[in-house]
Amino acid sequence: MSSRRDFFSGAAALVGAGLVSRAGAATLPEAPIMGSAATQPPPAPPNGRPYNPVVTLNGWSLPWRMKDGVKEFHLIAEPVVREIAPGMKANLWGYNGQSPGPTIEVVEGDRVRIFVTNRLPEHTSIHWHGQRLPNGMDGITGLTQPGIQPGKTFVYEFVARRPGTFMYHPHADEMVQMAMGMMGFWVTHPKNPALHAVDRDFVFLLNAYDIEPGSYTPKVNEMTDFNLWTFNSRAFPGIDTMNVRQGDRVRIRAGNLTMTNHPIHLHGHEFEVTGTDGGWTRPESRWPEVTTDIAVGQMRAIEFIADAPGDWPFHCHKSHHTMNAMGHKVPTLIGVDQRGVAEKIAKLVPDYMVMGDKGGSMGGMDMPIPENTLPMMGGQGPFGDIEMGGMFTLLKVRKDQKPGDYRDPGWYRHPPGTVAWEWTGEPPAAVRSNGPGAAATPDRKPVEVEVTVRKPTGHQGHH
Ligand SMILES: [Cu+2]
Repeated sequence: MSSRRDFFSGAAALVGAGLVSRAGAATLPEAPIMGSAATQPPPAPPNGRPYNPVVTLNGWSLPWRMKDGVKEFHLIAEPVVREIAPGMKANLWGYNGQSPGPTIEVVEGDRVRIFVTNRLPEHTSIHWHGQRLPNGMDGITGLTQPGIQPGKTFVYEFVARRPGTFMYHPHADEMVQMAMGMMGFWVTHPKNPALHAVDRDFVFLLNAYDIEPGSYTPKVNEMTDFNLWTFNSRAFPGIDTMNVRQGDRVRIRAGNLTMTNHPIHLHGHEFEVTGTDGGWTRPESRWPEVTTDIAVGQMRAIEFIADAPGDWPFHCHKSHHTMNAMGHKVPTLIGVDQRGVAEKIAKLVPDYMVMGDKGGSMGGMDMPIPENTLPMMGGQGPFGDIEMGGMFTLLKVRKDQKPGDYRDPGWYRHPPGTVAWEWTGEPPAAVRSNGPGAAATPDRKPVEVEVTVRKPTGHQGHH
């Protein structure tokens, strides 16, 4: 995947061509923009209190200006084009060139001043989700402030009082603006960098879009039937992998700005929920999990020791949320012989292909899809198709991944004898059921039944 290989060239873009000053007035801090969708390695804080920076999956952190002891950031709300995954782009609304906007990282006790310039066609505001702040800084259009009109800049200022995991998003025409991708991550680091320190700290938002195949703009009125379930507005195989060193203490923080809950599941390890919306959980309150549900509007931090080498899935466990845009309204056709119908349709529609009479797996066939959409599952693994998309990525644990190195190490090389293999002995004998229904299908007499079992091995009909 080029987005993964471009990891460091993307980092260069931040200080090179991708970093463009948009600040016209000398009094405004610069508003850097990001053009690349690749994960940017964490920058060390150039001034202010020290902290251990986070890594935003397929994203970046916003640089600031220090002015008289105040950290000044500049967010520009604007239309952006986001590549959801290679092969599909979307017209979204975001901040500073991307949706989601850049992650804001500050330290407990920092005084923060955020300039927000509106380049959208309608008014907006920003709510600082989870923060303790003066009521008038809460960003609720009509309640705590007038809307920021197009072309105008507003200033938010408060002290980041509580360390933890936060988000930002509008509370202005929010059904439209959130559906268009206006959101971002916020981390307030503890004053003492040794507190809650980990080796790798990944952050991203769970978000969802409804973009019809062949179109580019989300349908903003959708409430439940989304077809793109994403981490930071990227769908697998467009989501970068989380690459760590064996033995690292890893934290993953996620905030949910979709309209449903997501049971997020990690393979190969168990973790503890160490952070919630209210801050850090007490060590004596934690218990081990392999799945944690993140409800709407919630944030969770999980932590674990990455001690098991390999390529381990990390995904939402709602199976439709690990599928991409195509064919969500297709009827189930498993076991239905469509050959006759297909022949007739093929005379009218030359490209017509039978859908899924042996299940959803396409068996490696490349079928033509409409312009600007993603196949339901498009990832390629070392053993063939990875039949998942959407809210799915991999935790790649490697012995030789250097500290601070976030590059994709490639596919895991399994030690000999540690991969599931095909057993090639005698086939199993057919066994008749002794269950309660067995008497209805006596051994000798053929029985008239309406169900025909079709198996791909050629054993058609009954044994
Ligand atoms: Cu989900």
